[in-house]
Amino acid sequence: MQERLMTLQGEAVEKIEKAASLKELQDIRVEYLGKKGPITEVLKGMGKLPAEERPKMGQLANEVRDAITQKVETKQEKLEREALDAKLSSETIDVTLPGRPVRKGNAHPLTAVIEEIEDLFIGMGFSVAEGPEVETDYYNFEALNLPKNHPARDMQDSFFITEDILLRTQTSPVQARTMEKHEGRGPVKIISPGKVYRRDTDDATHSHQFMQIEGLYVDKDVRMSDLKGTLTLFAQKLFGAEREIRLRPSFFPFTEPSVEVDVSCFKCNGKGCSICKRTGWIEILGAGMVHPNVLEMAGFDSKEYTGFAFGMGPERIAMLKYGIDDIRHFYANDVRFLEQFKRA
Ligand code: 2NL
Repeated sequence: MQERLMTLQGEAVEKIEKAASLKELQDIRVEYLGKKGPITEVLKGMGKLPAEERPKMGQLANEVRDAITQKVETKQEKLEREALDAKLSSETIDVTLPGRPVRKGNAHPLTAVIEEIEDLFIGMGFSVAEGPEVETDYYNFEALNLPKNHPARDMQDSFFITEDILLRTQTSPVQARTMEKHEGRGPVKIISPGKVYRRDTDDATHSHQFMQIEGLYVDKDVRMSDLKGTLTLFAQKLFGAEREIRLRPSFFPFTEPSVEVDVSCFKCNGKGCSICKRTGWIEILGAGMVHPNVLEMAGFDSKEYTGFAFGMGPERIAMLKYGIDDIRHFYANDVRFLEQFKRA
């Protein structure tokens, strides 16, 4: 039995030394030391030995088992180290290689102009307000002094969902809702950028869906001069410090008096060119003093509070600023158009 154990040890050690992979090594370990292996068998057969030989044989069997175990472990460490070395040398990277360029996008020109306008008004103390694009007839029309059957509703042909619900035709409903929330106490000083919809046929200057930015400032003692000062600063920041503005009388149902606002032509400086159609002036927005009816409907006392409001189309502003000739470019998603507006 002693001889058999020594042969087993010799065989096992030889196989372990030849093992070329961890898998092979694992198989050898199971073959010799497993539950069905020869060492276990020897240990099981101890009962048949004379009592005085058992301790010596038991000790020898244990020594052989420990020697094989030791050998397997040493070999395992060696194989693992070799595998790691091979992996490391195969995965070396050249840190001096130049990086691959990351494709960088840019803001949509309309987004860029809207954000520029937002920043400008935030700088003057306005907050940005938002509201639903699916609106009620009340907030879109009635609260803005446009009762049912008022002829001025024709200027804003709409997409109705029911008798009473429609896609908003302007962002004024956001202002009306915000005023209501203030429960008759000023100041309310907001701009409301967002999508609006009109039942229009698309062409170079019309789109059935477009953007609008409205502004509203309601407080005690707000005057037409505040409107003019605010919009002058706006025009100068957007079109250049030398710009002047001009107010022409106009009509909106929600303001009284109402004005159209022109900016002196940034191309010819007012001398007259093709951009300003030889007038020296370019129309950029509509504005006015908030109609007392609009203030009252939103819960403000119109004897105590006054306000100014304005509305503009960022597409028109962006078209002027960047010389874009067709509003449909904004919505065609052609990267050849969009990539021209990468900011430095
Ligand atoms: C234009 C004209 C305008 C307003 C919008 C407004 C809102 C409230 C009260 C009074 Cl809640 N007015 N908004 C006022 C004047 C003109 O838009 O031509 N937009 C493109």
